[in-house]
Amino acid sequence: MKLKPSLLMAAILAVGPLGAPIWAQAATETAPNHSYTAALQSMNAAAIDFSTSGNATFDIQGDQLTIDIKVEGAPPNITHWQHFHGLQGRMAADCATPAADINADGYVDLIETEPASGVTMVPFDKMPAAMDVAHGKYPMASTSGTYHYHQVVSVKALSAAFTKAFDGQALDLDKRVLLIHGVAAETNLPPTVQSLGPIPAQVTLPIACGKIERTDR
Ligand SMILES: [Cu+2]
Repeated sequence: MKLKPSLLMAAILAVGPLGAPIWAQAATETAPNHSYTAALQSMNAAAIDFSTSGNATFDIQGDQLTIDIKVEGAPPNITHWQHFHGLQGRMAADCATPAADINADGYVDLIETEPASGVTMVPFDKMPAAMDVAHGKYPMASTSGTYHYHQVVSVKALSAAFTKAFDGQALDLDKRVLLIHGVAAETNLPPTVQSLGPIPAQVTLPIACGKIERTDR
């Protein structure tokens, strides 16, 4: 039997409105809209004589992750490495307390943050999805120690890079902490202050930390 063209057209039109919600539902499932904040508390303030504070928001709308990090009181005129750090295996990371200074040199260095905060995961530089922690272009603080980092990232691109680098793990922003690093290169630090490989401890010394928390529920 041959279908009349007008009937065929009607059938296509009937499928259209039904098809749309299915597509929309799939998109919602892969990229739910969520928002997160982190209140930054100073680290090593007494030792370095800078009390860094600030706040951050992470807003996911569809495939867009919009990141805003506002910092004040940081060592001025230098770039500040900043990342989210996290633990493996879906455990929630937390900010290290002064008790994390296990070698009692007066500084909670990057290595000493690891039991609480985990490892360096995603850089908040010019290209977070490139996940090039050591060569990223990080923000520079003004002469008064402030900066505002703003970046929009594709959730798909970042998730794909993250999953590849961290053994199938999801971004799980609400299980991460935001760490801000860095004092001036000429800052005198005791040799007991540890860092990552050949990277000077002045670059990686934590100066602020904030636990990332979901706010849309
Ligand atoms: Cu970091």
